[in-house]
Amino acid sequence: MPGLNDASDKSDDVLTPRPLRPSEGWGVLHLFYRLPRSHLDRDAVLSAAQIAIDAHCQIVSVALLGHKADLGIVALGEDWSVLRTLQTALAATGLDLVSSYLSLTEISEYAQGIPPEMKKIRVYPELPPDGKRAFCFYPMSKRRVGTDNWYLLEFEERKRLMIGHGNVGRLFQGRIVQVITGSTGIDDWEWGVTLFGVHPDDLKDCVYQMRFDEASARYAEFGPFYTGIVDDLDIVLAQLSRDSIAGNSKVPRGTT
Ligand code: 76R
Repeated sequence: MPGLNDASDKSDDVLTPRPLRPSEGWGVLHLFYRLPRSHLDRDAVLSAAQIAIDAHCQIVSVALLGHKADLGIVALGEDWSVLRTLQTALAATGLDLVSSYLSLTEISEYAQGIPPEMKKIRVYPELPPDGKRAFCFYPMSKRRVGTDNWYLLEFEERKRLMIGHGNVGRLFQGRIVQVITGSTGIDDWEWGVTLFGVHPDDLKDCVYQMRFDEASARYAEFGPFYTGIVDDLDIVLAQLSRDSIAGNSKVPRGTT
């Protein structure tokens, strides 16, 4: 075992980060970037993503709308070290990380009775879902204020509320894919909510209807929303790049 100051003795092997995996499911890292003031090296971004994909990560890329950020990258993978390497590689491209969220895929304790194939989708989702390019992400927690304390409710009552919640959610089958990831003890809120909709208004209708359901109306608190358009990374990067609009309002698909 080399001493702390024996850096010169360290072989490349010793400097390779060791894997760190959840006992079940995947790590989910949402990264929100602002474009660099200078030119964006799109090839460097593509290679950073490719390294993670080669290490069995899934990458969802999003052209965000609004002032909070430009590019959204959602990386899902078993090994937190690979997610960290992706973050490092993206930092090296000059992209400016302005917000992030770390969570884990999970099966809710109220969904233990769902069929095995549905459980598998919850823990190992295949993203992005086909045909659902309207994207939003927001973190949320269950309220712990005065008499509205989710964590002081009996399990049976929480389960009743979550069954009600699931019933509202199922009204959006075909319009919305929800990816609920747990982050208690890992990030600032208790869950990350990532929604994929067919149309932008599917996102709005789903979240609006949920607001009336007691589980949300009484017990949910929400963080900031990040909203945008899902596409292949090369297309997203082309859409975000200033040089792609000069004299060319229509960005050809597949341009890097
Ligand atoms: O896994 C399942 O499909 C079983 C039913 C179900 C559970 C257990 C379900 C269904 N959800 C569950 C758990 Mn959900 N969900 C949210 C939000 O904006 C808001 O008000 C809340 C954000 C949306 C929009 C949404 C959509 N859900 C959870 C949990 C974990 C709670 C816990 O473990 O304590 C959270 C935080 C949460 C939040 N939910 C659905 C949806 C939709 C669209 C469905 C139906 C999915 C389908 O049947 O395909």
